[in-house]
Amino acid sequence: MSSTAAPSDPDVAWPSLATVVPVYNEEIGIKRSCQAIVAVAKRYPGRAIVIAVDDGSLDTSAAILSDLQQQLDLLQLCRHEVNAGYGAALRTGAQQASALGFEYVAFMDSDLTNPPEDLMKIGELASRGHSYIKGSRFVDGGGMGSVPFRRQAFSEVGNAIGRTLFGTRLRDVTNGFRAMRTDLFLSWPLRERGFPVIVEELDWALQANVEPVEFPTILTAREGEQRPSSFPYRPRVVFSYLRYPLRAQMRRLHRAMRRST
Ligand SMILES: Nc1nc2c(ncn2[C@@H]2O[C@H](COP(=O)(O)OP(=O)(O)OP(=O)(O)O)[C@@H](O)[C@H]2O)c(=O)[nH]1
Ligand SMILES: [Mg+2]
Repeated sequence: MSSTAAPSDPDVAWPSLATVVPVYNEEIGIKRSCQAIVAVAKRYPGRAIVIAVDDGSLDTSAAILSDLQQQLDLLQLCRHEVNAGYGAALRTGAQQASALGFEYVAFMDSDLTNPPEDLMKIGELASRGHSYIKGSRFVDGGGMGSVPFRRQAFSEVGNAIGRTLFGTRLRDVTNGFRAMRTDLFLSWPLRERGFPVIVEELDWALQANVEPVEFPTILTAREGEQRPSSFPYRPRVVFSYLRYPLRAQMRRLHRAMRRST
């Protein structure tokens, strides 16, 4: 699809979209990031809002967000007093989106490593009725801009394993930039509090035969002055990610065995 998606019929509004932005210790870049995301939300041809969820940040992120909310009318805030994790923050944001009547919820990082303009690609796919919309680094037009080679290789290998075990045509199973119908997301009993919620959620979607659709997106790296990445490259985290595609594979094997007996 084109990178400058536009509404096919200017009189028909796209589905309403709340963009949830999880924030943890992002005082360096959060202002610029929220301004850029809100600027796209303002141009979105439908009802749009940005919900920043400060997850018990220990720096001045919460204060910066409060100031910013005075200036940006499309910015809403949620706050966890104590850090509860990326997955928990997404659920808080989605509940707020649902309470405000938003049909779709998009999840986007707060460090400007996802291009805000791509929210338009999401809106266009939502307007065509897709209910689960995933950003993809591994389709034409997608990629990893300035991401260090080691991390690129890690993502490529992880995705090759993930998509094989899940048995999906989806190219990018671990990308955190994504959107879905709000009611669908809230219907899944997600337990993961951290980043593995991305694959836990995909597992529920695939089990429910929700066909994901991908849009090309370019992931970039954090800028030097921002805090370092909080993604923990530890065996326990890798296993938390692998658990869901492994379960999906087991289910497929069981089904195949039942059919053959
Ligand atoms: N709510 C919440 N958000 C978090 C937490 N840790 C990280 N985040 C947010 O999740 C997003 C992704 O975290 P990053 O630290 O950028 O991890 P990453 O994207 O894997 O790594 P980079 O490539 O360095 O950007 C950012 O918006 C963070 O602010 C957390 O404990 N709670
Ligand atoms: Mg990031």
